[in-house]
Amino acid sequence: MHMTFRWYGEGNDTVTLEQIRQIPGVEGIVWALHDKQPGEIWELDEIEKTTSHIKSYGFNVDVVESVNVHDDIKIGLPSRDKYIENYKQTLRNLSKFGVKVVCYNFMPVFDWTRTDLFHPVGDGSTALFYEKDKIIDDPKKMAEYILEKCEGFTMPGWEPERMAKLNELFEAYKDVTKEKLWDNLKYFLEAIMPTCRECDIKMAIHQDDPPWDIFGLPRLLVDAPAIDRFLSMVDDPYNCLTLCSGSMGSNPKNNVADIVRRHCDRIAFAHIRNVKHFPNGDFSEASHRDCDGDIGILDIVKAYHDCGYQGYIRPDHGRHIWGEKCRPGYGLYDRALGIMYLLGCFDTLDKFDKK
Ligand SMILES: [Mn+2]
Repeated sequence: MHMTFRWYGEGNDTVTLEQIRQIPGVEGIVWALHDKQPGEIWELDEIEKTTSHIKSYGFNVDVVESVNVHDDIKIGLPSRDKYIENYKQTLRNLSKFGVKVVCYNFMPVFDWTRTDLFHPVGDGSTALFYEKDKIIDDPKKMAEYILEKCEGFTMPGWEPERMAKLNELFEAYKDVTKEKLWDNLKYFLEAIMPTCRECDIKMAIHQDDPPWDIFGLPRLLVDAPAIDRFLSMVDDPYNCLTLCSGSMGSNPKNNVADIVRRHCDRIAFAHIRNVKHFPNGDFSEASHRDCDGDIGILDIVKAYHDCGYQGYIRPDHGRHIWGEKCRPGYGLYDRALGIMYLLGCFDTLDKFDKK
């Protein structure tokens, strides 16, 4: 297991590499070129600039999150082939700097979705919150709310330019059924797998967050049967998962530890975070501590440990604590606490639960 920490880049994150370096056990930075639009090639000089800066602090740059997939690929337009060629070129360029895993998602229109970014947890801290009934509202209103709350930051999938085109996007996706979306995902993966093998880069899909259809848009990676289908649809060791315990765990029926045990060899990257469920279907993000949420963090860590997991891990979203002003979910303090909790679990299992 290799511990990592997500960082949004110089001038684009309130957290610094100097601070991250002081969290015990962090080996790598999960990074991206955040000013790149989906479909654009990541050029060598741009990759060099960011990765050499990160490496100068002693971190590896093995994991990229994300190289976003252009909508034309998800919709299945004829222009997708051009964007797939660009994607392959980006992979080739990334491989020259040692990148091993590329995280991505295949969600139409919206990336991860919450209704409140700073919801009081009850102890003075705040966390990301999902209120089920708010989602039947106008998605445009929600986009405006998200943009207003994120001023100064670009949130992946919720970029202002993208949200300005919301009507167009909904129109473009109107004939994309769930089965069509599966076909388009398969087409994309089959096209890029040879490049992944040649570059030794694993493609690691992130589950849909939350794991159910929203605003009438289909979502694919939502439960264990969908993950089985995804992995057998393109049965290639380079077709992998970013298994996100929080995304999957938003649905109380999903058992993340079971998925780990079933597919450990196809998990290239693990996001670990906790979620607290409410009986009406709402959920709140919680601290990483097992008893603060409902998804069984200890069972999940034990499953990774039992399987001898060799991939990358990062704490996922954190709460906003101690008055920290930061990108929603991506402050320093609670994620650092999350790392210490996770490493505490792994260290204990390493010492006392030898296989
Ligand atoms: Mn995640």
